[in-house]
Amino acid sequence: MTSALAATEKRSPPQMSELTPYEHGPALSDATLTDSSLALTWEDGTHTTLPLLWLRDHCACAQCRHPQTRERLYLPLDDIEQAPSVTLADGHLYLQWQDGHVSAFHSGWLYQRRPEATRFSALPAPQPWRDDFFPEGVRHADFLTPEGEKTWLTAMLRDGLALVTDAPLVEEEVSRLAERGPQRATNFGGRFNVRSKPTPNNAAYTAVGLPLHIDLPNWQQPPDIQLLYCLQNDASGGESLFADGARVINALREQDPEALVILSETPIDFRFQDDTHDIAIKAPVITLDSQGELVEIRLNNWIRDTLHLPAEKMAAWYSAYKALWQLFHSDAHQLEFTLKPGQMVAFDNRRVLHGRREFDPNSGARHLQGTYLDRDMLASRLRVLARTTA
Ligand SMILES: O=C(O)CCC(=O)C(=O)O
Ligand SMILES: [Fe+2]
Ligand SMILES: [Zn+2]
Repeated sequence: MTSALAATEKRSPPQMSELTPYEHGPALSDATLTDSSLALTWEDGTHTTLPLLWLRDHCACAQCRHPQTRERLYLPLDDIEQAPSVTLADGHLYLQWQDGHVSAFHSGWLYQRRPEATRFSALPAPQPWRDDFFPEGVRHADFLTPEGEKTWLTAMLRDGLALVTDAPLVEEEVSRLAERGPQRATNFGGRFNVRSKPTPNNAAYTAVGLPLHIDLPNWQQPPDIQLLYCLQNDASGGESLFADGARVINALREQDPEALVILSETPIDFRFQDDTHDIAIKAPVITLDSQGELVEIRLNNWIRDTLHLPAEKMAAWYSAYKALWQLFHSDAHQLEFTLKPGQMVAFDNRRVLHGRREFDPNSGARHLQGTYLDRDMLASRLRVLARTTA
C-alpha cells in the first residue's frame, strides 16, 4: 500500500466544492505515470493524459481553492520536480506530492474536465436561421417557470431571437422580466420608451421607418441583448423587421467573398453626438473569428460617421456595403411580423439586426418599452437552471 493511501485512508473522500454535478461520471480504472504526465483510463474505456503540473494546479483542497468562494488560491509557478505517488481509492485519484501535499480528485470531476470533453455543454451553439425560421414563443406565465425560462434562453442563444407572448399590459414589466440579470445602462438610460417624441435624439423616437440595424454600434461593446416589450400598437404601420447576421454572412461569403473580406478588414467610424454625449469608435462592419464565424456585426447607417478611407479604396467599400445591405433587406433574409400588445421580442443585438416599418402616429398609439442585457447573464441563467432541470 502506498503512503498516499495510508495518509488518506483514515478520512472520508473530500467534498470538492463545485456547483455543477459531477458525481455521475464513470470511475477511474487506471492511472499510470509517464514522463511528466499521468495517463488516466475510466471504466467506460475513455483515456486521457494530464500533465502533472495541471493536476497540481487543479487541486481542490482548502489550501489550493477557497472553500467558500470556490476560487483558485494556488499559483502554478513551481516546476514539478518529482512525480507524486498515485493511488486510486473510493472513486478518487489521490496524489501525494514530494512536499507531502495530498490532492484528491473525484473520478467524475476529472472526467468532465479532461481536455477532450466539451465544456459548458448546457449552452446551445448559435444556429443560423433556416428558410422557414420563425422565433420560438414562450407564454409569459411559462417564462416565469424554470422550464419556460430555459426554453426561452435556449432559443435566444441558438437563434438570437425569441418572443414572450400573452404578457400583462403593465408598465415596466420589461424591467421585471430583465431583472434576473443586471441591466445594461447606456446613454439612453437603463430602460427606454420607444414612441414618437416631440424632440427626438434618436431615429427610434420618431415615426419614420427604420431599416435593419444594430443599436449602439458606436460603443466599444454594443449591448448584447435587446428586449422590446409592446404595450400599445394601434397605429397603422410599425411592423417589426429582423434578419440574422449569421445567415446573411454565410450568404455573402457564397455570393461575394471579396465583399466579406473588405467589410471585415476595413475599420470605419461610428459616432453618436447629442448635447451631453459624444460616443465614437472605429471598427469594421463585420467581425469574424479565426474560423470565419461571425463575432459581431455593426450595421447602422445613421450612426455611421464620415468614411475616412484612402480615396482609391472607397468605391470597393461602398460596393461591398451595398451587397451586404441588399442581402439583409431581401425577402430571402428579412423577417417581418407585427408585435402585438403583450408580446416581448428579444434579440441578440450583435448578431440579429432589427428595424421597423414607418407608422402613422395620428392613426393610433404605438408604445414599446425596452432595455438591454448582457449575453453573459443569459448563459449564466441557463447554466444555473441546468443544475436543477433535466
Ligand atoms: O420601434 C421599433 O420597433 C424598434 C425601435 C428601435 O430600433 C429600438 O428601439 O432600438
Ligand atoms: Fe434599434
Ligand atoms: Zn491542495
